Amino acid sequence: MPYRDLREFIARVEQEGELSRIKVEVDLAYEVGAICSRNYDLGGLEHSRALFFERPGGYTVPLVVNLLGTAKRYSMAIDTTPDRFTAEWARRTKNPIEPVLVKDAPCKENIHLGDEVDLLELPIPIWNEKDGGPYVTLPHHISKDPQTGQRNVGIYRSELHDRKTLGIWAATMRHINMHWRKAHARGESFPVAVAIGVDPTITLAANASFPHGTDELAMAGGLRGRPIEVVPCETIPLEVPATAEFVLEGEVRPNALRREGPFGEGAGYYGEIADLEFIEIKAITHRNNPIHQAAYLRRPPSEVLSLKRCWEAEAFSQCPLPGLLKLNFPEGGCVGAIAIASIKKTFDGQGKMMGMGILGTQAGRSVKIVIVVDEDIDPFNLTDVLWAMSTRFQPERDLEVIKDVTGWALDPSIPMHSQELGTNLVSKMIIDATKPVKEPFPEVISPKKDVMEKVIREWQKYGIT
Ligand SMILES: Cc1cc2nc3c(=O)[nH]c(=O)nc-3n(C[C@H](O)[C@H](O)[C@H](O)COP(=O)(O)O)c2cc1C
Ligand SMILES: [Mn+2]
Repeated sequence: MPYRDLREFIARVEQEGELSRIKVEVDLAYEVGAICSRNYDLGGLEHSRALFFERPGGYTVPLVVNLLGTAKRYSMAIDTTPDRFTAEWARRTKNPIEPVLVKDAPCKENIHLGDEVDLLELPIPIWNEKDGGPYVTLPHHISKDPQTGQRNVGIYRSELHDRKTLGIWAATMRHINMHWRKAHARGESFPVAVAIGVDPTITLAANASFPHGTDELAMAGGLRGRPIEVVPCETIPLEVPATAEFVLEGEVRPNALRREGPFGEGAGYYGEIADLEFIEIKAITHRNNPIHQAAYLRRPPSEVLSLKRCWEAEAFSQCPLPGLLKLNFPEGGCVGAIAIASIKKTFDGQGKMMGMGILGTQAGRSVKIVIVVDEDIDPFNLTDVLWAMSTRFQPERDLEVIKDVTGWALDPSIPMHSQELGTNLVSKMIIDATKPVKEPFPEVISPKKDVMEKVIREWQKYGIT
């Protein structure tokens, strides 16, 4: 059974013993962030706890962070296990389910319009030392392509400017950015609804980097096996998930920018102060006793890595070439910059072809380095991968560098002039660490097979404990 809302998912995470309740009051300025950071320092990502702050900054509105931080938990979000995640992702996203309109919606239990609009109803932390202000880090921006009416949902971190104004940074290639530019070119304002605290399948879908034209709410429906229930907004022509904890309704005006930043981004560095678009909030609706959900961003590991596992699963699904066995977007690569693919190699040249295939997917567009290995190498085992690179890879023959292609905007190593122009052009490389098919190559050593089987059978007798 899918979760009805964020609350049911939190209850499941707590039942599984994965959630810690912070009952003491904690400061929204820096203290929440420090606790979130130490949560990763203590045991790494996979042992990090879901954190439920009961009294953030004296608020009665609780704040939940790192809910989807581990493989176990983001797999639980689609009711599967980490080893089945990629296969289940591929299966379910083939069958999107359209959202359905409902009448009764918990997100309408409280409606604030006009002068009653106050973003300070939400406990919004200042996460890191040099952040320019408080940031909403897990907002689900819902909007429509003004030309086609096609819905889009994405997550774009948002600075709190004042009680009625929320910043937004969406990279140039993000769908919402493409859409607001279309509206602004016609001189029109661009309506946006921001849902906060939603069924976890919406969070996974919003972050997954589906091809342009995909309705992420329909994908969330596919992931949970039941449609997402939606209701119309009060002030703008958009529909929002009925069980969202908070919904902010607003507009991005043309030719209006506001200074924002810096912000400690998911790549692990502070971004630049910049003049960016913002959303003028016209209505806030929320459930009774609402919960604010956020993610803490920093150098790996952080929850962003888990969320970007969806990119890995999606790049796997989108890759058009045969022979791809496993795909790992490893932790240190911020999950988006490095890809390691294992293939069943049947012809020479296939390694580099697969590298291009992955770089060519929508979800693989942030990949800078792709490493391709044979099927006997586990791409999730970095010792295996480095062994393949040490013994099967010749840079002069097996390395391809592709220049002047669109990169990941948060990569601070992008040449300065390209950052300034906003073109974010980078070079990318394919490392083909697969063995040749036609040329002879030495065999990998292994003990004698039948003897090994006997050794395993009789292991006890050797007294090795
Ligand atoms: C916690 C979190 C914060 C994010 N913040 C941003 C952001 O500020 N700007 C951005 O362009 N992408 C951000 N992303 C990535 C996008 O949400 C993601 O690429 C998504 O697929 C974009 O949707 P779209 O392809 O429909 O534009 C963030 C992702 C997560 C998980
Ligand atoms: Mn999209």
